[in-house]
Amino acid sequence: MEIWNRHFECMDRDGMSHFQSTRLRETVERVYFNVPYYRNKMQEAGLGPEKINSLDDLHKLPFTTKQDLRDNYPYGLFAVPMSEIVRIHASSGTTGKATVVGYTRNDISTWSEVMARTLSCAGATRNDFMQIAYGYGLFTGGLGLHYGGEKIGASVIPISGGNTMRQIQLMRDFGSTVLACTPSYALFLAEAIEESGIKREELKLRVGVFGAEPWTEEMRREIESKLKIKAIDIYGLSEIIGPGVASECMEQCGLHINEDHFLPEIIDPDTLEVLPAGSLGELVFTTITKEGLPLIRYRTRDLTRLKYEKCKCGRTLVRMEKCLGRSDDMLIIRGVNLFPSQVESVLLEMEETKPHYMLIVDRINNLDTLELKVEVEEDYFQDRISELQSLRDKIQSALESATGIGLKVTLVEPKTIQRSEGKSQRVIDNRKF
Ligand code: DLL
Repeated sequence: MEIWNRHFECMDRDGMSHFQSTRLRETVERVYFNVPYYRNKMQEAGLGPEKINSLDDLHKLPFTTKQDLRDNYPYGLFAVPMSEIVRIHASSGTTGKATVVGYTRNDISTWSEVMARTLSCAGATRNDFMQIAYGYGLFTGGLGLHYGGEKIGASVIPISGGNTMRQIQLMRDFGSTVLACTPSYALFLAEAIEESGIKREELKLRVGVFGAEPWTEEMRREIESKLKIKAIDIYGLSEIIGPGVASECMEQCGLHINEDHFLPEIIDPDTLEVLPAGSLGELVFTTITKEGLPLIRYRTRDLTRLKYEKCKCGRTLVRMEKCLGRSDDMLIIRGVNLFPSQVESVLLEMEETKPHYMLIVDRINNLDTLELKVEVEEDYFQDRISELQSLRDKIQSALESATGIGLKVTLVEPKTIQRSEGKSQRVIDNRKF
């Protein structure tokens, strides 16, 4: 398997730390002199750029949050004049103003480089046909994958999201070997292929690069067996660059972080203390090569662990565990924490249910209620009420014992829960806080 940039992807720890320290100093200087927001924050903390000399000083720097980006909407945190910006993306978010990000020409080239690494990690080469079914537009998925695909020399098919029948026809006619989309859309496509009458042998699909939303190991197995491909997890966020921050290799045991560009830390989200390697906590990134929008200690809200052991693939880049939730996705139901991914794991273990579900949270008479609506596999959808009742009881007790939370289960017919072409929405929280 080709490693795109052996120099950086297989560097020894001392070499990497040295490189990161240099880049960190340059970044701190850049933001101090070019972004009033950072200068003020550093001055408040009694810090000048001369106080940041190595990675050991990183913890002295203030954190940056999504709210800081919103407060400085749209361009307040940019570190270059707008004439240097060649691309603008934005993530809509469900509440409040969009988060706006800008790239210089060098940033676009960094992005293409890290995406070329990502695709090479998944075994893609110039001989591949890459069907990009992530949305093109302000979302970073489509164009991020696009530039990486072109950089490795693959034949890029920029079909964008949606129009499922056309996706399948072109997948067959153009001979797509690599599919890029969200895992929920991959599953939707898998089901649509089964129904389309097109046989799997007519397709050349080999591997998928899936991300932009959390997905469990069970979901991976489901996609791999339905599409008969290898499903690779890719991670990123617009604020840091888009996709290309981290990606799995063919070993599928953690995502290699491109740490020569994005310096990771894990913190305790409550105390904000930096946690030792291996601890579960919130992932924080400092960009150390970005020009347009460098970010210092950006709090992602994503929960994971870091592992520094060398991977079997030969890469030494630190790996993050598959990220199964965000601190702000965590539901607290009658005081008990629940991640939607816990529910997904249980549902996928049962052969009677499909991984299409919705969690509905409410508060009735001051008590939190949780309802799960889940689709039942065609073969198990019975007319006999008693059979359905016993299936419902089975799901309910499996979930209650896995999560410790009492809930109501409602079984629904196949294809009644709305499918997503991009990021899926699994939770409706009607509580008023
Ligand atoms: O989702 C960038 C992206 C596009 C990544 C295509 C991968 C593929 P945003 O829209 O800014 O950017 O959303 C970023 O999505 O903080 C995570 O919470 C979540 N996320 C992204 N990738 C994964 C993943 C893109 N592989 C937010 N697993 C992040 C779990 C992910 N969550």
